[in-house]
Amino acid sequence: MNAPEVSPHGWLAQHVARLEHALDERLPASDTYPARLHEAMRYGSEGGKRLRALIVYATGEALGTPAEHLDAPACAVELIHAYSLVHDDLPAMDNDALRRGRPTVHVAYGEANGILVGDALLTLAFEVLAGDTVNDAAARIAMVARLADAAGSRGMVGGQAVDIESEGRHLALEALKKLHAHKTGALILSALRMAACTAPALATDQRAALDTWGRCVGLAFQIQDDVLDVESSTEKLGKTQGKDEAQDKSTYVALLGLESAKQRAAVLFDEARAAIACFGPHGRALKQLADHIQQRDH
Ligand code: GRG
Repeated sequence: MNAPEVSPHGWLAQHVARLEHALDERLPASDTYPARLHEAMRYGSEGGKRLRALIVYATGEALGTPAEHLDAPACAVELIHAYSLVHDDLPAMDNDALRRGRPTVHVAYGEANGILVGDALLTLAFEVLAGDTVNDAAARIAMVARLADAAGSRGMVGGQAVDIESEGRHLALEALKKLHAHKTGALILSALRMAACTAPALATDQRAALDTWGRCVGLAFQIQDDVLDVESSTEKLGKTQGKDEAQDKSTYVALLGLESAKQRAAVLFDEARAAIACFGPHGRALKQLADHIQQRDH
């Protein structure tokens, strides 16, 4: 089995590089007709920490799945994530001018292209899974189903709809958790579940352990996002509110307070690490990835 022998940093760098190469192979070349759309699709999918793809590869290591079987789901989940960010930045949604340190797709290429880039990245994600030549048909169909569940109206799109409906309203903690379990948690969970499609005989308790890791890291990631939002606004601008709270969105920091929100995230990361103890040394990449996500500062 292939538990990582390299340092945590080496493992991360190696798998980010693997993802970048796999994605480059699957995105249409920027001179393919229609060239401007393909250039903008590449622009919209570049950059990013590639956390969701890393979750696919780390889960695959826990299951003993060769990395070649994980390239398609790793690309597919990053393509869905990139599409969601491109659409989330549009004037009708968050109307953001900057993403990943540079102008958003609609600012750089126009609003219509922003919509079309998102549409095309979403479509490409499923083309990548369906057309994968490494996994067998049963695994590919199962991956398509897992990703569609997570990305659609009962997952990410549904969460985004509730988020928009909830602006200006103060949500209770359980309602906020439910919203985020859909908006960001479902896609994170799909990364683990797609990797698990390569191991159909996986024991029920190990399958449940992967879901626990995904649920805990997904929620901790969102709590941490609220904490980082407040901390960066305080550091850079001397403000006591983050961007989300200033936009009248409910946040974990507003509901729990900064220190309790940080503690809650730390407990969830610990729960995620504890859950995957059943994989023994093969769970090392998932443990290290939980550490890496916990330590992120943006
Ligand atoms: C528009 C259909 C549709 C959905 C949008 C996920 C989402 C739904 C919007 C993202 C809005 C947002 C910034 C949420 C905060 C949490 C989050 C998903 C941050 C971005 O993820 P990272 O930090 O981004 O993994 P990178 O750039 O590293 O890939």
